Amino acid sequence: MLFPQTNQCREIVNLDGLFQFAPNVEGDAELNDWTQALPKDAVEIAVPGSWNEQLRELHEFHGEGWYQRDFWAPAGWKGQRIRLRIGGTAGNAKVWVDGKAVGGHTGPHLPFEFDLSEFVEPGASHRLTIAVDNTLRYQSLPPGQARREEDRAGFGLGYPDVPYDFFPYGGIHRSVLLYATAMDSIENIAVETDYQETTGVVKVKLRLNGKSDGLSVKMNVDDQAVTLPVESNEVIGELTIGNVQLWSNRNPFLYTLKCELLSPDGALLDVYTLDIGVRRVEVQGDQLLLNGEPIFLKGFGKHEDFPILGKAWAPAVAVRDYDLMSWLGANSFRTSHYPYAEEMLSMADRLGFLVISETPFVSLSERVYTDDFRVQACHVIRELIQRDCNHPSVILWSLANEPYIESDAGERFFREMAETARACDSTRPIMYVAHEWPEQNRGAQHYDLLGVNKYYGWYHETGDIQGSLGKLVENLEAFHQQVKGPIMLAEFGADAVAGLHSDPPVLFSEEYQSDTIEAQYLKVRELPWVIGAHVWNFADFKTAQTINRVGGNKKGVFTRDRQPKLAARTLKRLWNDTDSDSFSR
Ligand code: GCB
Repeated sequence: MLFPQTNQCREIVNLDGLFQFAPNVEGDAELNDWTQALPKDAVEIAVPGSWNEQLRELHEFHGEGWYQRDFWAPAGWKGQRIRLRIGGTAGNAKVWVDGKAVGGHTGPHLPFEFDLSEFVEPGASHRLTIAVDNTLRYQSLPPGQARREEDRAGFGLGYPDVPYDFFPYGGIHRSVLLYATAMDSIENIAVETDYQETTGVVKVKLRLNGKSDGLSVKMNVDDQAVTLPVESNEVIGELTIGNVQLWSNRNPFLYTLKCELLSPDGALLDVYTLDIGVRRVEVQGDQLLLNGEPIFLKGFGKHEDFPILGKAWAPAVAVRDYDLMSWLGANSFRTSHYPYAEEMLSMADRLGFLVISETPFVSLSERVYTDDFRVQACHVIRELIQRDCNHPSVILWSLANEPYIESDAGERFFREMAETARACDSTRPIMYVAHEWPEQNRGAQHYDLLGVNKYYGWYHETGDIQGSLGKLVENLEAFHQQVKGPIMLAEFGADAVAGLHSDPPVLFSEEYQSDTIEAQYLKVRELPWVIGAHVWNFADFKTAQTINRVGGNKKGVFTRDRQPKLAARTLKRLWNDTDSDSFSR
């Protein structure tokens, strides 16, 4: 599924803005024909947006929210293929047009689309209804409830009851777009790039919609073109680029791949252009290599989180976040703990950030390692890789955050997730992010590298920054022995309440956070098999209410509204001066 674009063959109508909204508290929305009209007390709500902070009474609503709006399909779309595309919701979704069921999607954060050609009459008005269900269920991925004996995830016992440390916002979090193409059109493009000496190689797999005879596809990059006959709904082409400029964080050079679908008489039926980068990522021994050079990842674990907007895609916030990360000299971030908006990845392609793209599988424990969950999980991995594989900025897939894997079933679950990811994409290394000790990480052997989250000086060796360093190294070494490959310190840090100062540094002060980050960063830089250190977190963020979170998680180097704490200036110094080598941006 391609990100919608407007060009001479494609047109978009953006349906973002204010929708009518009603929470399905009684669970009888369909019985009461909400698919036709929402009840009279429906209110207005913004899309993209989370519902929890727009309206005070919805703060603790974690259920099925119903959205509705009317739209016009342009008269000029007669004879076109019309699609509805929803960039991502906070859970399962169902869609109706004029009361007729169009389809649904399982799982949060990833885009889905439907062919509405049969449902929509160009030049007429229609009613769109979308139900988004973020009920916190024990069976969803990630599971939404924590309070069970066998759960060991550390973030239970809060309100709402989630086994992870971020607020379970509900809503339509990405754009809702209607778009039209010719009936014969390009449905998907998957690109793999590599290079031999100075020649770039671009392999293109294109999927088509429609079945007219005699069609052809023209692919073009950097003045090289191939034209191929359409013999099935898949067309595979290969192009080369002479004197190739490689993509990297230092030189994010993008080429434009143009794919055209042509009728038998050569008329243009559809066209799609894609920014691509030629680069190679591999794990060799204890190193992570980008274009053959060892790279050290310095940056952050982040969240999609902002006051009032919740988890909504918000371009202004994204611009600010990249501005701040560039200011500090970060070269990378992880989309912890779920797939972020695609626009964020396109920005990373252009700006030169290295991205670890993560699935939504956070805090998995033994209870999910069943056949059903495995099938679901592998499906989500396929959807994620299909969405993100064309981004040169995405250098690694992280398939889970902090799972406990002790049983044979758990090991099999993680092996099959790894096999699925490799079958979808052989060009990127895979990892997951572990915690505790290697005994709880029986899946590690199936991955190319391992991320490890460590809060020595905070949850352990509390208050003792110097004492934390030995334990940190000991723990990372144990993982290194286990995987016999590179390790990344995927999270480390400490909470700091902005404005709280203390000399000597004590817990929760800006000084304590800053000193912890500096001491631990410099320590792990001495370990040749550590390929990166991401500070947790880029910014403070909202969590469930628990007695160990004061107004959310305060491990941000920036406040929730993106003002720097002391640690920000420390990192700027560390990453721009002390550690300013070829890894810097
Ligand atoms: C972790 C989790 C992250 C939490 C963090 C913390 O290990 O991966 O989601 O927010 O610790 O601050 O406790």
